[in-house]
Amino acid sequence: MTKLTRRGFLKASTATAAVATLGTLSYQDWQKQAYASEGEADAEVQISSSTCNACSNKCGLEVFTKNGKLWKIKGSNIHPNSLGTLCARGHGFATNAYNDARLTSPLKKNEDGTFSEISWEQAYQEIGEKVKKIIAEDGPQALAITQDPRPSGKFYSKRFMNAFGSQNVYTHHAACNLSKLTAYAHTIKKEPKCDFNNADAVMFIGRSFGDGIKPSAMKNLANNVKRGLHIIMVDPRFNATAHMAKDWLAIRPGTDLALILAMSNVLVTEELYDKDFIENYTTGFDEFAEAVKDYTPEWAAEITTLPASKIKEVAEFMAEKAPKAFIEPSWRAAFGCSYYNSTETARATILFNALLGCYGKKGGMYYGDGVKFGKLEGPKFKKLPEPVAPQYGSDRFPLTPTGSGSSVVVAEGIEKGDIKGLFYYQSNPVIGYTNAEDFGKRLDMADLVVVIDVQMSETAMHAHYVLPDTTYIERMEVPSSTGTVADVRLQGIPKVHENTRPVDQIFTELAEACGIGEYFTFTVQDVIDAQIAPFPDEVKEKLLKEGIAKVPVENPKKPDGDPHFPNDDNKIHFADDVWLEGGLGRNIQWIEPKYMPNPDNIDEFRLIAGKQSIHSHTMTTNIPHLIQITKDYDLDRVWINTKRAEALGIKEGDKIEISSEVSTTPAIAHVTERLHPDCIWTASHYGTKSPYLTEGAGLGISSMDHTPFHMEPFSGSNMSQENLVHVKKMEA
Ligand SMILES: Nc1nc2c(c(=O)[nH]1)N[C@H]1C(S)=C(S)[C@@H](COP(=O)(O)OP(=O)(O)OC[C@H]3O[C@@H](n4cnc5c(=O)[nH]c(N)nc54)[C@H](O)[C@@H]3O)O[C@H]1N2
Ligand SMILES: Nc1nc2c(c(=O)[nH]1)N[C@H]1C(S)=C(S)[C@@H](COP(=O)(O)OP(=O)(O)OC[C@H]3O[C@@H](n4cnc5c(=O)[nH]c(N)nc54)[C@H](O)[C@@H]3O)O[C@H]1N2
Ligand code: SF4
Ligand SMILES: [Mo]
Repeated sequence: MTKLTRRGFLKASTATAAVATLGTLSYQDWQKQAYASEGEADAEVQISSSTCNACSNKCGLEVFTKNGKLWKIKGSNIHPNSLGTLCARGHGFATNAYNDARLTSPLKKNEDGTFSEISWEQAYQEIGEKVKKIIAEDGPQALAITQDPRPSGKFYSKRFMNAFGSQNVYTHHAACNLSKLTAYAHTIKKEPKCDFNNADAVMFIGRSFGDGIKPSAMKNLANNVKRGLHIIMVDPRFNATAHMAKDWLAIRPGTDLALILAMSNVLVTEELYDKDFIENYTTGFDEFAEAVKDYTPEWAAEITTLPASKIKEVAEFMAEKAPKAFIEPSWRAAFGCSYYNSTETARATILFNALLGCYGKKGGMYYGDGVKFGKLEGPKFKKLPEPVAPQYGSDRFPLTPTGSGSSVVVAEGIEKGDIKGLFYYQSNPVIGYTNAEDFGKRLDMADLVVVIDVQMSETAMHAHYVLPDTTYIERMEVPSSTGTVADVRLQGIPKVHENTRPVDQIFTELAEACGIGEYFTFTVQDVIDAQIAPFPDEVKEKLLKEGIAKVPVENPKKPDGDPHFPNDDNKIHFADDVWLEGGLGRNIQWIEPKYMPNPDNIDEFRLIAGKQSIHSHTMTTNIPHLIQITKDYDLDRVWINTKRAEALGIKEGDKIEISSEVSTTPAIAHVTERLHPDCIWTASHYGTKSPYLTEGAGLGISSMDHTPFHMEPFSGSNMSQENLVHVKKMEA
């Protein structure tokens, strides 16, 4: 039995280190270096299809192989998210199949904290026994699974947990956009699409297409800017999309709610709102008008540090361009999950867009039907049992959509003794969802932690068992869809490591070992067949052969004047008692962030974060070529505003110390005018804490390093930017 110690693993990765010292490689060089060994240059090229697994966009792609080895990948021309182009991390992440840090065998944690390789049979048998014991003692509600939705991962994880009778299925959303999802759920149910191609003005609040990339969206935005689309960028940082904007509103972080309330105040007091829309498609407007009457631009100026005249100007400009104007629904930073006021901020954006009357209008926002898959019925798909209890945490966060749940409240459940057994699929909560030490400590209290991953993530370090998945390019998956396009991940290359197993096989075998095998008597192909059954034959054929196909959709809605809200009464609710259940007001109101740095204390800041175009969350931390770009361009430096840096005696490239109530971390400073003085900024992708992921070791800080373990009381989001840090220069 091989004992996997930290040193052993470090030794194994010297080959990767050699690649890293070569400096930045062109894409052509990567291909040669990673896969096309000598004599293969003229080998026959095979092409298959997949969807990228490096972020939730799941861009369609073609996989080119020679002699069963990956040669290159190319964006699908028909997939709406790629439209022919993939981003750098998509290319980089495809190489993960060959990464030296791949898990190649099931692992079991030893008493001394090291891991030993064990057989799949032993892993299944021991996990099965522990699961059965937990169920016998505490019921299936003491089990939980968290996954970052991927086609097979989402399907198998959910069915696995539901087959026990447990509804404890969670996503990454508590660290992404749970506050926003909660706000939509109780105003209009779901997020609409944006009609960028016909819009005249778009306000982005904490969203940067150039950093948090979706290739087709970025190209489309650039074309629309050429056409004359006016962008207003609200971001404490001059981000990688800001150069396309006419206005950069460098807001004090955590105060976007004040800006939106004040813009609403301008539209209401100056009667610039869409009266027909308000009359026909909303309820509670009078209460809303009353609620925002004191939130003047002057009031907001104090809080946001933006000039009152500018707030008034942009509000009037948006109203002038309405209904071809909207606040883009955004994603993580400003109101996805970051602050105590994030749910209320998201709610305010939805209501502001209602004032513009943009829903259902050309150049505004609209709803459209997507692909409808067939049901899983018949003898192969046994009906799942009734759940024994509600989702854990749903009583505490009654407004939170249970399709996401709060994966952070689960960690609290371990500490309380409510949750005993945890499974994680393609999910790295220990460094990504809240404070690493705090989350890890809680995981260590559980009876059973099983992590299914492709590398030794920070979460895997806290597992009792680690199960090695294949990478996406080595497996076939159940279907998924984007808009009216369906896709099926096809297997592009044979398994690189014989003892890894694809997600469907792992869950099917785990289910058998845990006594719920009767619910998994089907193959991935059976799921695909059942789900694509309603499609016309030529679409089915194309999907199975090419992996991606357009599916005829009965009523793909277009902006036709009616908003077609997905809720029951086709109206937006400006005021609603439903919010009282979750601890918010019936009416919208200003809510302070939990922490607010005092700008008079020159060393006090808020730590905020954002994506960098070449990395995905924590998962690209060990991709040598992407990490090399970080090193070459010092992308792991922490941004600090020039004036504040000067006051602290900090210069570009200086070593700094960042400390907070939860930790102290060293970093290197990037001194810049392009950041609000009250905050420091880091890219979200560094500060790895797994000794097995050596490529990114020692680079930067994690965006969660200084955020305490806490939750927004209204949605269970992780409040990832509620923190207070102190910065000082370190002696060289
Ligand atoms: N390259 C890359 N792209 C990705 C991903 C990735 O990991 N890497 N992940 C995908 C996922 S899952 C997501 S959720 C999206 C996230 O996409 P975005 O929501 O665009 O995410 P961020 O880059 O985290 O934040 C956007 C901007 O918000 C700013 N910001 C921070 N705090 C505040 C604030 O208080 N107010 C305002 N107004 N702005 C603030 C940051 O400076 C940053 O420039 O990206 C997706 N695309
Ligand atoms: N530090 C930090 N925290 C963050 C973010 C960040 O950028 N940095 N972003 C926030 C946001 S917006 C989101 S959406 C969440 C995302 O949070 P997660 O969904 O947890 O994303 P990652 O942190 O990238 O972790 C994904 C894990 O999946 C593994 N993995 C990759 N491919 C496969 C595969 O094929 N099979 C299996 N089984 N595992 C695989 C990776 O090795 C990694 O350990 O994190 C949030 N928290
Ligand atoms: S945006 Fe980039 S990382 Fe995300 S799925 Fe597309 S190619 Fe992959
Ligand atoms: Mo996200």
